[in-house]
Amino acid sequence: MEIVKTKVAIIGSGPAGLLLGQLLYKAGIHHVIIEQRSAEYVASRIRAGILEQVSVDLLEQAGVDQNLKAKGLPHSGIEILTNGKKHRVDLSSLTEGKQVTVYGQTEVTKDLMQAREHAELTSFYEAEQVQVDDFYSKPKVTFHYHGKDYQIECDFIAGCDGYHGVCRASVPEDKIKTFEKVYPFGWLGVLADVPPVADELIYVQSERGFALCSMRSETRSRYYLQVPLTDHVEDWSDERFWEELKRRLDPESREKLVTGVSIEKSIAPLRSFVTEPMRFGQLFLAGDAAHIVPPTGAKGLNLAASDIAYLSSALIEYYHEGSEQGINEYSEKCLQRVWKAERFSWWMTHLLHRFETESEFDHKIKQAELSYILTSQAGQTTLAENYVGLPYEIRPLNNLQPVG
Ligand code: RFL
Ligand code: PHB
Repeated sequence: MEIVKTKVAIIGSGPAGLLLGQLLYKAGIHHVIIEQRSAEYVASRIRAGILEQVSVDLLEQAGVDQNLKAKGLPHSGIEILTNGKKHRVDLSSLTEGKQVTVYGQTEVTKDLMQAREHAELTSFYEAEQVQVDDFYSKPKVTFHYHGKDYQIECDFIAGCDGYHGVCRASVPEDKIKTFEKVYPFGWLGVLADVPPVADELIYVQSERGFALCSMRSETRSRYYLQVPLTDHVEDWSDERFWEELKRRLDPESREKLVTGVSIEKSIAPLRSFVTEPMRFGQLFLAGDAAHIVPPTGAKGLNLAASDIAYLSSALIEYYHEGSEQGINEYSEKCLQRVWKAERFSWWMTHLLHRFETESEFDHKIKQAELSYILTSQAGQTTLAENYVGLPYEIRPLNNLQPVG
């Protein structure tokens, strides 16, 4: 058995784990990453696409914003299409100049992986039988890697291993409480090398169900359709997808839509999920390991980033200032922001999707609410300030010496 000693063992090399690794590296805190998949698999997963202003600021702080600054597309507004008519929500003018940036999660992941490789930091990809133990006393991580058994001895474990990970599953049942809502539909997503139908994202509420027109660049589009959970990707040829999308759009967008061959197509179920607390002894959960939001508010990746801002700050405070305050406050601080993003994502999902179970009365009330939001300055401001991201403080990383 190979024994490795480190300060922080990070489980999972998604955006949460990679960003924590990068921030700890900048702060001179030794850590390793343990990931069950291959680096190629991790780098090619297609997921979220919208970064809040605060997430962009955090990536800048982490020193991985070069490509983001060069290729990210800043957006100062979104369109909401309802009753066949588009309404623009001017995010920037409603939030004192804040924006969101279109930049794929795949790119964020690649940038972070490249920075990690450049700094020659330790990562164990394709680790098997990963197990976390003794996190209420002396934390250990064991796994099998390239034919050998490993044991990591560390001060802390960061559970950044997503919804299906081993960290949350290892917490004793009487120490954890989970809250969940599963939605009766999914999103069918298509990625295609065609120019986006519009300069800004279009969130579509229609009688035929929700749709979203998004993008990854000026030549690559990402589109989504609300579909029943019983549907399979094989049920949806490209042709059927484009036809259905056109039906949900307004005449002008329908006319402008450029269709093409899909380069990725998948169905994702929609779920709201929160774990309380997010700390168990020396084990911290972050990102999807702790919470899931339906993608309607574009919050999944951004919440992972804010957890990591709090966790990195807490660990820096612990190692550089000898204070446990940040560690002790981690769970509560995260959960305050998490529940607000959960509320916003749930609300956007309800407002814009068609629910089979909704009565005509429910439907009318929803239309009235949407109409109110889109015609009231106060209503639009509520939407805008949540969409661009609720603010949090980012700890400066200047002049930190490596921790021995
Ligand atoms: P990730 O990205 O799931 O990364 C977790 C990593 O942990 C690894 N892992 C393990 N490693 C070691 N040992 C184990 N036992 C392990 N078990 C798992 C996994 O292989 C993986 O590499 O979580 P993280 O870092 O918290 O990042 C969160 C974001 O990825 C997530 O919130 C968003 O992508 C959610 N999401 C979307 N969010 C949006 O805002 N907009 C979207 O359009 C959007 N689309 C999506 C999504 C999530 C999806 N999932 C989870 C299935 C589409 C999909 C399909
Ligand atoms: C995406 O581009 O994948 C995307 C954008 C906005 C969302 C969800 C997904 O709300």
